[in-house]
Amino acid sequence: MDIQWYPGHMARAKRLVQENLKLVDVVIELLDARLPASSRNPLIDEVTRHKPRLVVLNKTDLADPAETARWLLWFNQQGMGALAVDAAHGRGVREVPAAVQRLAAARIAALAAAGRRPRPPRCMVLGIPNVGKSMLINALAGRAATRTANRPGVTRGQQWVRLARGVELLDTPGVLWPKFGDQEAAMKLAATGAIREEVYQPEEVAVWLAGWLRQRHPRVLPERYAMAENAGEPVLEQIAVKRGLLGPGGRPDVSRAAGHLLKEFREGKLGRITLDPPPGN
Ligand SMILES: Nc1nc2c(ncn2[C@@H]2O[C@H](COP(=O)(O)OP(=O)(O)OP(=O)(O)O)[C@@H](O)[C@H]2O)c(=O)[nH]1
Ligand SMILES: [Mg+2]
Repeated sequence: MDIQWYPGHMARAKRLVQENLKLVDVVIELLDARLPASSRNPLIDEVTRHKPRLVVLNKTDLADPAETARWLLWFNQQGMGALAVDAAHGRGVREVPAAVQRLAAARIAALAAAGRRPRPPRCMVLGIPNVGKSMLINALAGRAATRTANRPGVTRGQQWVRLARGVELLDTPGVLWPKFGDQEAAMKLAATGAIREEVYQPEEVAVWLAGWLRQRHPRVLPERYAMAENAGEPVLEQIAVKRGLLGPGGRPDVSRAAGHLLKEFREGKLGRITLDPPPGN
């Protein structure tokens, strides 16, 4: 669905990430808490290979807290450290440096055992577009953080940010592509705004979202738009009528209704809703 990612772009993105990975001890895999499965890069395991990984679920202010808790447990069961944050409001962000330090400890100790000079644990943020990478880096860096100067030979022109517990964070995130080959994942990504508007049909995505909500959370649409749970009329037409989005001749404007539904969903006006159910549910 996301035509920004041509095979050439994907190869280049992967190469860039792998270059930067050489510089760090721990990878922070940033995911959208509403889409912990669909917002993962399909090659993430291959790309990060032997590096310890900290999964950070972002935008938890928009996700179902009970499902976020179950997702955290699941990632832990897969042997990954996992934290939930809301980078927009700075919630949970303080736990990140300590978690990175814990995950890096074995590598740092191995370096010391090999007689190498001790150095701070280093990490980088990796994630698909729009998942909140810049916001997390800014929230982590905060005011107290110092952006360290370039250190030739070590940083190759990259900027590092010093965090709590001596942890260093690469100032530039790694960007990888989402799971756009899978149609349901693509719909979910589009519904949350992870895919650029030009690339999909808002009406198609809104119809998909309305259908999904009717199935999984049957009371959400009727409550928000004061409409019948099983009315025969298509959802977008009902929303158009309820919100007074009318076109020529007073006909429901389903195109504007689609935009309205997607906007309200993304802003959390329909409630805190997780689109990817935790495994085993
Ligand atoms: N509600 C909410 N919105 C968030 C959160 N984190 C980021 N956002 C919003 O998500 C959008 C994308 O955030 P960015 O930090 O720019 O994401 P990014 O991953 O750097 O995006 P690219 O640079 O395009 O790859 C912005 O509109 C942010 O305001 C969060 O925790 N909660
Ligand atoms: Mg960014």
